[in-house]
Amino acid sequence: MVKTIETTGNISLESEAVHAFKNAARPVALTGAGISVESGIPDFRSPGGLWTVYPAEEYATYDVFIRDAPKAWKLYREIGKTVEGAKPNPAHFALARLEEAGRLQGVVTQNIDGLHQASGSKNVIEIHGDHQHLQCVHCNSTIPVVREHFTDNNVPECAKCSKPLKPNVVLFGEAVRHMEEIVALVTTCDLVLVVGTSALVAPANSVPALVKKAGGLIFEFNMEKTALTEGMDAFFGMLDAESDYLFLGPAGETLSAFVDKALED
Ligand code: BV8
Ligand code: ZN
Repeated sequence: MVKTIETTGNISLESEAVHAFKNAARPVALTGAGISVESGIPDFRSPGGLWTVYPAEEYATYDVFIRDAPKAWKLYREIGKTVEGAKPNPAHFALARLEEAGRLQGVVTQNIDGLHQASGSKNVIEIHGDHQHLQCVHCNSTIPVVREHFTDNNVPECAKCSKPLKPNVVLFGEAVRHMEEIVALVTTCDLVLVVGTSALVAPANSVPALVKKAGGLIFEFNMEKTALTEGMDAFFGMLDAESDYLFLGPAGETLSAFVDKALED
């Protein structure tokens, strides 16, 4: 049964959670778009988010990129523009402080905005790739993005084979990245901080279940309950998980306050 900690501060519950964190040997973080909302990057599924304007199945699939690159690039330009110039917020810095203090093994992020690295996190695994490069799926070359890629209206072409380029992100229907490394990290961790994700996208949403299966704890930081909070089965019942604690509120506040206490002697 999840224990919910409101930002109003359930002191006893919070200190119970901090105590459990202090006893964890190998915490890991899993983050989603919600951790970057306070950096000005809208998330995907909250009302008015990107997917309401550009439905994922219509714009963010590998198939649409191959069939109709100009259409797919309408979404990519929007994401490129929202990511450009964004700065890390206190939630990113909180995870970097934990890692710096040796109290976090690494961050598995679904985000493509590079803000964990910008805040000082070193071990960041981008399961959905990044928006800082363009990649050619035909000859496998990648180039760094420049602002024109998202301000011009044409589809950038590969200099080597002149095929259309795509952002170096994982689209729906494309295999995710670094899964072996991620499984190795999460199956040896004993506590996962799940920050700002609706836990709807597979296989990233199987990470908390892998931690739970290995006997670990799930600490969720979100504005609301998610599929994970009350218990979800990722992969149709094979892997289920339920949060042990839910810290309700903006991660910039809740996660920073939690980390302050977790790093106190
Ligand atoms: C794969 C690219 C196979 C664009 C993204 C049917 C059932 C189950 C699964 C599937 C299915 N049909 C297809 C699938 C698989 C599919 C999938 O999971 N679909 C779902 C939608 C049903 N997955 C895939 O296709 C993956 N690939 O399976 O490949 C394969 C294997 C081998 C060979 C070939 C193929 C690929 C998935 C990656 C897709 N790409 N983005 C881009 O980013 O540029 S996914 C997209 O969603 C983003 O990457 C995003 O990170 C990700 C997850 O979303 P969230 O990060 O959770 O964001 P969201 O808005 O949903 O939630 C934000 C949360 O934050 C909310 O809870 C909100 O309350 C909270 N929040 C907001 N503000 C704050 C906050 N919390 C705290 N503080 C705040 N201030
Ligand atoms: Zn090429």
